[in-house]
Amino acid sequence: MDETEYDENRLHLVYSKPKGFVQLRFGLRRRSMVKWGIHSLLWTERFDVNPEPVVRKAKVFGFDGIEIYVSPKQIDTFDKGGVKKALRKEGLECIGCTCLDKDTDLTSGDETIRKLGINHLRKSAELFSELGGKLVTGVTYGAWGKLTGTGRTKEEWNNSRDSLREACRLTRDSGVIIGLEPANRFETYFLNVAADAVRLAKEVNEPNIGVHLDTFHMNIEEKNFYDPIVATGELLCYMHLCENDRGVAGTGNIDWEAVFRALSHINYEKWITLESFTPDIKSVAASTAIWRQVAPSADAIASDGLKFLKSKQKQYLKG
Ligand SMILES: [Mn+2]
Repeated sequence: MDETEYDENRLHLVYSKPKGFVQLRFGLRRRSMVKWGIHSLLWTERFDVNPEPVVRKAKVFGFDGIEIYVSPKQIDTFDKGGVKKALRKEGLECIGCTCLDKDTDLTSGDETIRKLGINHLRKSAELFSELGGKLVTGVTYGAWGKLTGTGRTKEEWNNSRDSLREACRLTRDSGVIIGLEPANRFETYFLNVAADAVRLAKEVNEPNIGVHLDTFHMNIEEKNFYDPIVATGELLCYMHLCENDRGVAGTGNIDWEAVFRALSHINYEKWITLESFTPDIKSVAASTAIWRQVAPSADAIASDGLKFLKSKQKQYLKG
């Protein structure tokens, strides 16, 4: 990293060697390579309908990119051109997010359904690659919200693994990584903890598979925050940071010291995205079980959350 890259928010005394005097300068703090993202579902259900105000807001609040959710039902009508224009106008990057449904479920015993799922991941990778994104992540291994009343079977595991491998091979040329996000037990029976996601990624055994961890789900499923992040190591391709009630980061029970110590331990220098929702976006609230105000506002989640998390970044990560 270039030592001359300054942090504009800090004032530093700099000793100038050849001339022998002290200068007052902004910066001279090595910046971490972490990029900050915000989830589009915080502000809008269907991002591509009117992306400009959301992109503008993300920019004003200090984010580097926006995570855009596209469901299998939405992808064919997604307004790529409008989104591209809005992102370019504000100089923001994007991260692709998708969750499979019952018609695209990679764990299904029905080959037609699995093929539709593989096809959706391929289309998602192509879409986000065209938008400049490098990642398609979420519940990409099975149907989000599906519960069967029992644990996963060997057959479901193998179906998902083999389908993911095929999807990775089809998308490798687009330069997009497919992320596996373990979710809590109320949203999936298939992948709840980092260790299982790592095992699945290793069995897929393709260079463009990764593991995506989320503090909201980890808080429910893991024994602690430090060990799973460190054990995931190089395979960790993405982080969702979210308070335990999906409110403003820093106001609840999440052990942020452990999260950032672990990220620092593995030299994590990829995207960190704030993912929270409010009851104001009805369909998102319904699918993520947000029944009450967990934060003063969506804007507070973005601005206060980012401020808190950036303070942790300064404390624990390079920069
Ligand atoms: Mn998440």
